[in-house]
Amino acid sequence: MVFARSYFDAELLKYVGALIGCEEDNLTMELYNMLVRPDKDFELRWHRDDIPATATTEEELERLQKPGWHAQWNLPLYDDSSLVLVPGSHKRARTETERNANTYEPMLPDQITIKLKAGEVAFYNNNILHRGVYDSTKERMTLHGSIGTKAAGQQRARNVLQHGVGEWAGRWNLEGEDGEWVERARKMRDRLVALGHESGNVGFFAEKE
Ligand SMILES: O=C(O)CCC(=O)C(=O)O
Repeated sequence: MVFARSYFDAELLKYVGALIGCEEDNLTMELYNMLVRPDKDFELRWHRDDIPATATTEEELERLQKPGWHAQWNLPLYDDSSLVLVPGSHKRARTETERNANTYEPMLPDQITIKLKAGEVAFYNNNILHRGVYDSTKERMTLHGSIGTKAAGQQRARNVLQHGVGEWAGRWNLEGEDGEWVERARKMRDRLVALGHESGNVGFFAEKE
């Protein structure tokens, strides 16, 4: 329950609400997990979480000109510098250089590595151009979450529900839980379940390597 409490934390939700312009009454539960150190060094390719690399410039812009409707965050329990991104790229289509770059290109113009000390938090739009670069010798335990808004409607459905959370979230039994976070959690969960009902089978967002 420490994990759940940290997700529905009032202070955290205050920042999420401010970032996405959403009252607490519209915040929607999305995803929460722990990113850990791999056994071997490992890299993710450059990507946006919900726009495929095959998208045309027009398709990218069509999505990116709409509000992000979510905030995603990394909150490491150990110092963490695994996340690499191109600032501002969540508001524009890829440049020719980005589009033509090898998907594992180690250096894109203007990229930065997000260096977080344990306990710091970085919020970002998950359609920013980003990748993970993982050093197997460095301990990693990073809380990785996202919270959305009811206003997103089906725009966020696939991004969130493809992970199957819609199926079990409705069965999460909060009876017997104590604390001011519980009512908030119940309402945010119910909004996610409602999104699942409205959206039906959302399919998966997956790209071939
Ligand atoms: O490991 C990270 O911080 C980045 C993970 C990532 O790229 C993703 O969740 O899409």
